[in-house]
Amino acid sequence: MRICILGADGYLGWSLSLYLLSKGYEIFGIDTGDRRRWVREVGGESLLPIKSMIDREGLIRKLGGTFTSGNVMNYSSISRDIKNFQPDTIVHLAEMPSAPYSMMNNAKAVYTHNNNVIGTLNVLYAMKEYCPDAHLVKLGTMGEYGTPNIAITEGPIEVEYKGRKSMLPFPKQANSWYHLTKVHDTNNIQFACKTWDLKSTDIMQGVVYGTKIPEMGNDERLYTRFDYDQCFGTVINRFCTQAIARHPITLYGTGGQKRGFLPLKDSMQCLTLAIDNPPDEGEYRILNQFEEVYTLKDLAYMVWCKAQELGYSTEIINIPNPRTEVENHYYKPDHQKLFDLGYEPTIDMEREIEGMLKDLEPYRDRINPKVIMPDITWR
Ligand code: USQ
Repeated sequence: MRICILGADGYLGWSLSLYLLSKGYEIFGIDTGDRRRWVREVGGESLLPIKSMIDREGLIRKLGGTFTSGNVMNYSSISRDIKNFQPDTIVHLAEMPSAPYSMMNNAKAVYTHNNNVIGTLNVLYAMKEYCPDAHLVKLGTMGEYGTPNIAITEGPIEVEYKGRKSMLPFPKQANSWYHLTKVHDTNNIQFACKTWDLKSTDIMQGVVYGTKIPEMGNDERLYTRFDYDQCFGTVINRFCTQAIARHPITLYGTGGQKRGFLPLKDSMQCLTLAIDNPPDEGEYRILNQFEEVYTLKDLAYMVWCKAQELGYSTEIINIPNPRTEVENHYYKPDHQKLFDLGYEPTIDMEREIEGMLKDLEPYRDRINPKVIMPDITWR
């Protein structure tokens, strides 16, 4: 199967390229390298050392794939690549992924909307023109739903009003300019499927954590990036880095917030299940992609306990929440469809965290403590 990965240099994209190559898929990876630039802009750097774009190009070539530079914002170049490669599946990960980055100021909000929404529109047009039978696997986010006081479905919800019933998209209540770009993408993709008979899976993914996947082994050349700064580090990755740095674990607010989480290797498994099981022509399908729901305070405690066991002394601190988000709430999202496709979850969160702490410890000297505390606020 021929897979075009947009955003092949990122945390997920690089991992997915290696994962799929190891399973015999034909890979054509495209990236601008912008993620490297965004992280540096906020003072960060991948904690795990990663190879340059040029080195990665050579590595992927040796493994039988292609890794090249390209930008979804440039329609003529992205459509030419898609036309020439003729993918069976396009995995679109080429978006700016950080909520705090998008909330920094007007320029960042506009940049995020431009990059994400227009980039996806270009991909949709390129598909319509040059590979209308391909399957678009698009990375959305569980954050599109927000935290409503009702169970979150996977797909449309039955609504009754004045005696009339209708199936309507589940209401979206995203909580940052970044999360809102995913909502806008969702609307655009759904419209493209309806209008042009494209097929797409919109992955509502929870918060991913983890250092690496088995396909990378202990080969540093194959490592994927690992961010821990206030913008690009996801919460468990940050907590583990903080423990390694003997820095207090930064719980925003009460820590009662609930989110769906999944390890990096499970994300690879789930994306591959979506790729292997495309929807029908004209179908827009939603998969809620996470393994389990946790409260942040439980996770902070789990990381703290593991850190104690391994002899790192740290503490958990509650800091004023820089975001506007509900901290104690009902949260019951459905996530059955991936299990129906054969998803076998990792389950053992504690072991995963222990593995992460051990993977990160040798790189402790690379941590820049200045980028850990948040100073970007929602208000
Ligand atoms: N949080 C802390 N302490 C920290 C960092 C974060 O308590 O040091 C809290 C946040 O307030 C939030 C939760 O942890 O309640 C998750 O924060 P996050 O930064 O890990 O996740 P989020 O901003 O939601 O974004 C991440 C990815 C994004 C993806 C999303 C999935 O960066 O690309 O879309 O997770 S989800 O959260 O399900 O929407």
